[in-house]
Amino acid sequence: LGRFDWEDAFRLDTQLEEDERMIRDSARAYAQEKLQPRVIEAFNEEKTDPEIFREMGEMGLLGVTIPEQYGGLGAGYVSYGLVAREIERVDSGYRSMMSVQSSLVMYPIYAYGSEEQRQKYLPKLASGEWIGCFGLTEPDAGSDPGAMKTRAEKTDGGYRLTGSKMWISNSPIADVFVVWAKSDAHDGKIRGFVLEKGMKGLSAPKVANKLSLRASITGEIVMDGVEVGEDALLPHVEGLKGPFGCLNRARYGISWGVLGAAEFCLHASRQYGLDRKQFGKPIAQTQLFQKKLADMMTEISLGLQGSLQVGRLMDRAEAAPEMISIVKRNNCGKALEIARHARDMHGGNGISAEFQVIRHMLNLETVNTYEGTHDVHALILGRAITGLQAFM
Ligand code: TGC
Ligand code: FAD
Repeated sequence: LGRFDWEDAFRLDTQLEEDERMIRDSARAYAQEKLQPRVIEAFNEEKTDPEIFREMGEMGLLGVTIPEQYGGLGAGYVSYGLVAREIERVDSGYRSMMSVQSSLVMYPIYAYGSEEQRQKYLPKLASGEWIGCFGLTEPDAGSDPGAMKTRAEKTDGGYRLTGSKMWISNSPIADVFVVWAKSDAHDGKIRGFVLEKGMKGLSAPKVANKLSLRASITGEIVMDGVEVGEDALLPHVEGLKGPFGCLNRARYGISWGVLGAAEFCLHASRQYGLDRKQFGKPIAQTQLFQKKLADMMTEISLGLQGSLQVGRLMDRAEAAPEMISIVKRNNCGKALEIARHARDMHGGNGISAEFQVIRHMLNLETVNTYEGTHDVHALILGRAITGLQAFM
């Protein structure tokens, strides 16, 4: 009979390739040595350190799946997922910084950009010298991005962009802005544009007073007649499938990431339960406490297997978006529930920043909402099951 390890119930470790384990271990070492010591202050003070992009770049954690000739690591989607899990074990905000740069900025430039755009942007984004952001959501178009108002009008040498984007990760400190707009010159179809900091009419004010994801800066993108050349257009994609192609990758990464946060909560709750005595015995020796730990471990273990399978299919270009909706939705929902239980299991200490579980809980509220809310993914799946679309 096999040995059981509660920290790796289904032996994920043995299902990984050697290079995947190496990437995971180096991401874990970086996250624990460099990110963990500064996260409590960063969250409390609502401070984002741009130096983190440079550090991640040096470690090869930006653009894990982008080919090496453009500065990426040229690794697969399972490796990317493992990196997200290690970073989010520390904080969902740090994983957000990494996944926006990798999946939402580098990926569209790589997949939809010209060779000149790839050469110009990808190496500097991979090294973290440049910070990127992705503007899809607008004040009146969140779950329904097809309702966006941002417009690109044709000019002599290019385009003029007007509109505003809301809730954009990294935007106040970004050098590179991938934005989506309806283009007059393309029958009103959605097209992607790459804008740069300092362009006339472009600004990115910070969204203040977030009580979630406080270590990751969020802002608006305001485009007040920003004039760009023809070379700012991403030439190789048209329509909503452009931004969705990026979201598929980011959502998949999130499905791994949130389980890192959930694992932190499981480990912290277990240790707390072993150390804390009430009624003359460790609280970990009570039935209710053990049931909660068992539920946490079960959901994490099942979730990891689902993400691993989707990652393997992505590496073979066989994954369907609905598969990604299953793991994004379920893993986010379960991680949030696990964090809420962890908060409760820590008693009064559970609300203290020092014990960290409430920070994960607050962060996961955002992660459950962005990249398609829990309910929007239910509707994507409901449409696949019934053939009927229930959005409108
Ligand atoms: P629908 O009619 O379903 O599709 C329109 C076109 O898009 C194609 N498509 C996809 N292509 C690739 N991958 C996918 N997942 C795709 N989903 C749809 C589709 O084939 C179609 O193509 P075509 O050629 O026929 O035109 O579109 P809809 O308008 O009915 O959309 C419905 C819905 C709800 C599924 C969609 O709008 C949705 O997913 N809403 C959620 C919005 C969202 O996720 N926003 C995320 C913003 S970015 C963000 O949150 C970053 S946070 C990052 C961080 O900090 O980590
Ligand atoms: P809404 O769409 O208004 O949804 C509100 C509620 O209504 C939700 O519960 C939703 O599930 C429900 N709902 C909506 N439509 C339906 C329906 N048809 N049927 C049933 N229920 C429905 N966006 C970017 O483009 N780039 C970023 O970098 C980015 N970063 C973000 C960072 C943070 C911290 C946050 C909070 C958000 C970020 N977002 C980003 C935006 C995010 O993707 C949106 O918030 C999300 O898609 C939901 O849109 P909304 O906030 O407008 O909510």
